[in-house]
Amino acid sequence: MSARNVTVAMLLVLVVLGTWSFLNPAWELPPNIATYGHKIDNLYYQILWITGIAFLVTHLVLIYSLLRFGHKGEGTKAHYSHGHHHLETGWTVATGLMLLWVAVVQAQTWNEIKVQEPTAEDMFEVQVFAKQFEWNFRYKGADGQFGTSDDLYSTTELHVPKDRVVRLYLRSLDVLHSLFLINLRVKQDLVPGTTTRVWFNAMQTTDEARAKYGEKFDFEIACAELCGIGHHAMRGKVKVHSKESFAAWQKGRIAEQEEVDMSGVTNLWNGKPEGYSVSFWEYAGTIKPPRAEATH
Ligand SMILES: [Cu+2]
Repeated sequence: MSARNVTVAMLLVLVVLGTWSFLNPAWELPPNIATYGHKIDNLYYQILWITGIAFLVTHLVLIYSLLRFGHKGEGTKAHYSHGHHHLETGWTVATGLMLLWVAVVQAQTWNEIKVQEPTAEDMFEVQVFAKQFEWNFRYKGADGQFGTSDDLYSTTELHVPKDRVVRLYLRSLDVLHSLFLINLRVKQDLVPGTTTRVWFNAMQTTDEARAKYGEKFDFEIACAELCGIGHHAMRGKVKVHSKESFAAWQKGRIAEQEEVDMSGVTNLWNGKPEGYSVSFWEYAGTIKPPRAEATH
């Protein structure tokens, strides 16, 4: 088998595998439960179609060119070309137009989700504190304030109500992490030294999803930024509750927090890093956190 034929065979395998994975329903996105999710999915599939077709066309042209112009055995020469000006202009402009088209069609969705701040009055707010290698969540207590003694805390599991705008305030204590809530179509980096806000509105509770997809189904949390040796373990679950079930969770959590020793958790949020005059949470959100006054 000539080198040319081996190359053609390998390219054909690539084309078949590529097309198969592109059309395979097992690779579809997991169920969406965010109010704006269908817009993101729509963009995702449009871009997937563009890149899928471009992949197929360019590889078929490559195979054709190898067969047509390549070295065909003893006594023949491969055909060399110095290019074709019109052809090159054509595909450069076509690629440019595709990118321009993507830039235009995504603008409104991006603006709606990432630029405009949600204005709902009964917004549910949660602080998210990431560190190597866990997700920590803090909820307001009855006083409606963060950072007071009636705050509720959870680790690994994020509890939110259904049909309400949920706004998350994201901070990282150490390195870059990325909060990935696939069913809510949220993927957002957490950068030490700043606070990033994201929002969503869940249309389905965990119980409703379980009735549909099976007893063991959960909305997963993953870290989507390689953040160290334990990166793979930075997983969790979003528990979406109905109004009643959310109130029950809050009540249960208040009772639990009174029973167990919470000092480790409260120290993580409210304690101060050595040599600094602010809490870990404030420290994580400030580029130059204030140092404690030296005492002599
Ligand atoms: Cu991480």
